[in-house]
Amino acid sequence: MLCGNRKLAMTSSTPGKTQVVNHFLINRSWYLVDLPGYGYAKMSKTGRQKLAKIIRNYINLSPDLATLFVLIDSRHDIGKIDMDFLMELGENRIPFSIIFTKGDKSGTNVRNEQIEKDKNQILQYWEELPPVFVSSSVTGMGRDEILGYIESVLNQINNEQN
Ligand SMILES: Nc1nc2c(ncn2[C@@H]2O[C@H](COP(=O)(O)OP(=O)(O)OP(=O)(O)O)[C@@H](O)[C@H]2O)c(=O)[nH]1
Ligand SMILES: [Mg+2]
Repeated sequence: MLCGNRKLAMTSSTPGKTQVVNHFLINRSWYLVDLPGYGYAKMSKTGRQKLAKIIRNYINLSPDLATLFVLIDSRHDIGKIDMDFLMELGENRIPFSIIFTKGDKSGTNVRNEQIEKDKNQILQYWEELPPVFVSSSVTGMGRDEILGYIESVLNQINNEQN
């Protein structure tokens, strides 16, 4: 959705499709990287551990990581597995923001109420909220905001380096 290219990141109807780290070079300048998900309960324990290791290795061994987007379904509460992951990012000082996905799947009021609930859950453990976005791959909701945010993060990094 971000790149306007359906063929870029592979998707599937059930989670667990993405099993490797996929790098997409954008504008010959920066990488958009698609990681596997961490939260799929129906996968075997060894399967989940394998994905967790891929995610952990990538995040902790990528000094050039500009920022990480944590994708959470906008229809759901924040689960323990999500909260544990956010805590781990905090402990490792990984800059992150949250994208509430599939924003097209519920009406505005229901969606906003659920997202408020999710934010409050996060605020039980964190003093401040990270940047938060709402997206839809169907309607393009959130696209401009997310691309604008990426631009600002990259500009900041470039300014620090010059
Ligand atoms: N309606 C709607 N469907 C979506 C949206 N985003 C993803 N989906 C659908 O949700 C399913 C899973 O999407 P993926 O992108 O494969 O999910 P993922 O989190 O990358 O899953 P893994 O990589 O397998 O862990 C697919 O059928 C997508 O079409 C959205 O914003 N709106
Ligand atoms: Mg995927």
